[in-house]
Amino acid sequence: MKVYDAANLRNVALVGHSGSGKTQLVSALLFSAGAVNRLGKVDDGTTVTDYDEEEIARKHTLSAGLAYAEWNKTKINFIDTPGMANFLSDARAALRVADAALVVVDAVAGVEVSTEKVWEDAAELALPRLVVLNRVDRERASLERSLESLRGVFGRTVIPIQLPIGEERNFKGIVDIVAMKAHTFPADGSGKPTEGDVPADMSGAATTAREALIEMVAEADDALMEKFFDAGTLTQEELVTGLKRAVAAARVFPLLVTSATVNIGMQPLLDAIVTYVPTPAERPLHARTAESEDIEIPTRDGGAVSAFVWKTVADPFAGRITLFRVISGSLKADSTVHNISRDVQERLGHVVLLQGKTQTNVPEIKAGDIGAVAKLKETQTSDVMGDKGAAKIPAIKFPEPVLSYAIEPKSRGDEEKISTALHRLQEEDPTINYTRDAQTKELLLAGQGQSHIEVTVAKLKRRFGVEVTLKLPRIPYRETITASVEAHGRHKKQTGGHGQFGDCKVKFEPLPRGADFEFANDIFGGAIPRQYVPAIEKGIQDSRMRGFLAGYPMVDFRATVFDGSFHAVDSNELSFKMAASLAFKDGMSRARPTLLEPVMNVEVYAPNDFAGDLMGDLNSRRGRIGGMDTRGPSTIIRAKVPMAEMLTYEQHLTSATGGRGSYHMEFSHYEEVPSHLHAKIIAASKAERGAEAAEEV
Ligand SMILES: Nc1nc2c(ncn2[C@@H]2O[C@H](COP(=O)(O)OP(=O)(O)O)[C@@H](O)[C@H]2O)c(=O)[nH]1
Ligand SMILES: [Mg+2]
Repeated sequence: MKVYDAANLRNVALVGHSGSGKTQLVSALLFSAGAVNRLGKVDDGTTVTDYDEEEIARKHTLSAGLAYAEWNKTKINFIDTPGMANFLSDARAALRVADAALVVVDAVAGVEVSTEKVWEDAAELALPRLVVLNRVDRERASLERSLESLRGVFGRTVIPIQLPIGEERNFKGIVDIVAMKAHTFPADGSGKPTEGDVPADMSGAATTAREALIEMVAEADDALMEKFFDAGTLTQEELVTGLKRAVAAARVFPLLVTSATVNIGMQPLLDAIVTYVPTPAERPLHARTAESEDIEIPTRDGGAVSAFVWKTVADPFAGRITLFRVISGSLKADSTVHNISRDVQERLGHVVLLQGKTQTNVPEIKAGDIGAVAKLKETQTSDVMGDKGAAKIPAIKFPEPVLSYAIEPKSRGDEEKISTALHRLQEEDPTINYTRDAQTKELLLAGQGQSHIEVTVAKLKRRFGVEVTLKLPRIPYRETITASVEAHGRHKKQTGGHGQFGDCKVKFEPLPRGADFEFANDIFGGAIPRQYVPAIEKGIQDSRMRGFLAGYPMVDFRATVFDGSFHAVDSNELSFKMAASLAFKDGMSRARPTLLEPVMNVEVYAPNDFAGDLMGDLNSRRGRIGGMDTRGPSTIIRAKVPMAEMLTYEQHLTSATGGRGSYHMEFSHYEEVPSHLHAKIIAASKAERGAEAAEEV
């Protein structure tokens, strides 16, 4: 295996909505470039990048996969990424180390919810984008309608550099409108094109498209614009170099057409990647700091070693696999590098290239290239490995978990194994989290949504051999008060010798949403000696965490102790803690306590026909519609909906839209639960906690 310099490398991330054909496309590109000797199929579970058992079983990409091919003496690294809303974090990570995105779009559906999300992420990094209109062989596929949808959302700078020859079942090739050549492909999927002239019946359309392209390229560059005005057109040379510059500057987004299953359009796409995607040396990577500042990270051939870790795979057999992109210098096998993020030394054994799961040892990986290393001890995603003094690189921003489920081991005694396995999975997937509920002692697994949690549980079983039962999702309700009261708690006990005595008066007042809890001491004249005040605070803290109505933490209020009394002999800290919890009970019974629930920001995407029904459904889920936009063939609905009403939304949306709708949600804020729902929540909580309490006995 050769070692490649930056000038002979291209790094592309395939991103886009689930089902647009990214994984199939990587498969066809690898096959057509001769990197693999058979055309792997998603439907048979034989693709290079969906090699994980869970991905094969579900026929969906769940995490980023790396592959490479050599084309025109250039090594192209492909990062295949997931497109489902719950799993987009790996697409974000891939975009951080790519020099361009191939935004794959289904020629039937046009722009979908994830298309827009990945486009925004790419735009934030000023990343060049090639749009690949795939599945052109399908019934109802249309360049015209797809282009309308794309331009409606992303602007008119999305412009074809190819036209399809034939559409739907008759799709058989492409016209390259830069070179004005036709490439026709055999119908048997073998993929070898014949080059020829533009078919006579397409020459008008090709000329018009070429003129539009020339004008767009001229518009992106002042010097070219002048030439264009003088000559009325651009030379071939000016068109190619101008387009290349405009693509690199993310000012023009060329569109290509393919069919990944019929294996049409791969060679022209490979050519376009080599021609239009900047080399790592030509364009710095971009990243946003925590303060949202845009910084540039240039790739340098020589000099100090530095490599950015963009992904970690938790493999129970091979151990931890760390995927990195070299930023400068070169990472050598059998060497020691410093992890500057953690200030530890790491010993590198084999350094490998990844063709899906297949590892190939190489002596070194140079600046601009992407590779992997196994069994590092401490290194995690977003770390920088390199010589001391190598620049830190902003961490990849992963979304916070939004939904949590209680999980229970199937066999008792597996608790330890589950924690270990979840810890490993969390290294691979920073968008999950697990905690133990302070009150019920249940293990809570949080993630991006139902399918994400289910996949995590499946991984626990397949990879780590631990089985858990997924209980109902847990809504993290809170309690609060709505009235100010003064309360009194007195704890007195006489048992033979020393008695117990504590007595305090506490004022409870509501605070604004999000204020959590405040404690204040307003004792004058020594009614309670100062040393007992922390015990009072502790008593109220403990009580509020246990809640009052339904056992949920009580938030957004202030407790002020303002009076009380003590006994010179019998008073102690425990007595005041008891008195405080009595005061809490007394206060809460009169402070008109209520329940709070989390409300989510929800975005739903679906074909226009479904918009009315979906809005009605969101209304019936107590949702407040915030807005609705039409984007070509699809509608986007924004709403705020209580989390409790969204737990079954995934299934509903899939069945209501025949799988054509998708949604995204994240936590927004807490809000009061309408009073008619209180009784049900309180009863459910009592039942659950009652059962727990009985079990503990
Ligand atoms: N007809 C047709 N089907 C395709 C094409 N590309 C992919 N598919 C199918 O579409 C489905 C989703 O493809 P996949 O590559 O997994 O999409 P991804 O989610 O974007 O990775 C699979 O059943 C593929 O066989 C194509 O060009 N034409
Ligand atoms: Mg895929």
